Amino acid sequence: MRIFYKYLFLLAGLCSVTAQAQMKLKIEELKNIENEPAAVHPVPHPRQLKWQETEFYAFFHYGMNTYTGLEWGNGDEDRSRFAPTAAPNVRQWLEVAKQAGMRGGIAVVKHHDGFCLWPTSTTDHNVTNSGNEYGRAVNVPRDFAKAAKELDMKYGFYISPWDRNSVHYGTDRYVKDVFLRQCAELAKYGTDQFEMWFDGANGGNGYYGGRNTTVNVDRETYYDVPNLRDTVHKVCPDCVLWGVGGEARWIGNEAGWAGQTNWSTENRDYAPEKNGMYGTENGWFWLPGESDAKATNMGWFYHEGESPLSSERLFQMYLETVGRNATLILNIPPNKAGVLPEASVNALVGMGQLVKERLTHDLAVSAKITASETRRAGATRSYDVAHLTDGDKATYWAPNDETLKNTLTLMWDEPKTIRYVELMEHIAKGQRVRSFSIETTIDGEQWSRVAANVETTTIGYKRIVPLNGSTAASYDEGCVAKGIRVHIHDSRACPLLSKIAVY
Ligand code: FUL
Repeated sequence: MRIFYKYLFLLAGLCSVTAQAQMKLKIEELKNIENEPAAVHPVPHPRQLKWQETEFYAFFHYGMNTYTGLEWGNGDEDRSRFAPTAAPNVRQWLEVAKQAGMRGGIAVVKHHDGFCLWPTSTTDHNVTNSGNEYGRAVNVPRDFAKAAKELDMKYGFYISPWDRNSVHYGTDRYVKDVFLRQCAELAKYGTDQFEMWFDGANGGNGYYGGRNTTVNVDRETYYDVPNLRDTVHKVCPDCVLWGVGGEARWIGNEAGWAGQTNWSTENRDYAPEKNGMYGTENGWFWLPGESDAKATNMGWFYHEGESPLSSERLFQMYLETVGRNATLILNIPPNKAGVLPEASVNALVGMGQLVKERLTHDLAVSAKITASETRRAGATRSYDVAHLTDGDKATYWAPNDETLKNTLTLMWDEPKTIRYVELMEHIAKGQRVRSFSIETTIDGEQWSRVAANVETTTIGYKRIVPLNGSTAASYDEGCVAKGIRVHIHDSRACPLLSKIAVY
């Protein structure tokens, strides 16, 4: 009996040790042992975060319109008109994009005319019935996905919800048996797609299988978006559904610029043409901006006589989109042979070189950086200024919770010639900064404001500020400085910066 009690006591002792350890863990959790700042909602879904990191990618409008010369085909185009003059080289499209510094591309595989660039079971209006051998061999989603994987590029597809060819357009049958099935077919070409582009142009007149009529739909409800999103995400978990899908927003000007003030948050009733460029501070869900723009001077599709914009102009677009908390999807139309014309290639590669020359040599890494305040480190992680230049998006500098005004100072031993400052917020915990300004010093004593004409309001995922205040012709002799400082004047909660770079 005595032995029994001895064991019981021992057991009770053991239990209480485990219970105590569990309790301690709970208390430490409650105490936030990593001293992590709380998120400011709304925050991005992890797939929206990955999408944002793609930053700059290509748009390829190729299809029936390439051969008819139209921008919006009516849907009654004879299939034989799709007749490439050579085997389309989808890989070349992505190779050029990569050379231009892009991280991915989106290929149009069905435009409003309904002609599908893959052998689909949902309609006869597809490549298998096209005009020649080259056409019949086309399978853009298959070849695009394959090339992207080989080139380590992200990829996705534009599939127009509006279909001016389909006899079923406007009925539930179109959504169920045509559109959703086409999306599902595309999803099978690769489960790692990063974006599906669902255009906003919707309903109107068209051929509609010979009905030659006008069909209007309510795009908010017609496409069964919740079901569409679920279906695509089950197969492609990282695929952001753009536009109709409601996971990223249209910047709304198609001219390659975003607002200097640009929030990644929105309310459901936002009007893209009005505040697509700016977003809405305190909007109740995360809806980051994507800017679609043309790299050429005519349409989205290839047209005889078109020419590309200059590399300098394209660089300016980059500064005004990627540098303003948006992504840039830049359109380059493949020609009738299914390749990107030489002039476009040169303009794009030239642009890529400008981005590389002007925005890669980071002088912040050789500066001594100090902060007006740094958050107390947690058990295993710090919020030190070193995180501003460690190249790791998961780490960040932060002050204490209540400190909304902060200054970061970068000093060099010798004066440097500088032109741009790049800042990044750790947006996984919400977009915060409302107002900041930049100053430089030549002697380390006197500081003066630079780029005072720039609206230094939001930062977001990425903000690039030209120190001479101009995104056009911004690469002049630069500004000589021994030091630079960034004042954060206001923020929705303590600012969390993952990067500061000076070029
Ligand atoms: C628009 C479409 O109507 C154009 O044809 C083009 O595809 C562009 C990117 O989106 O809304």
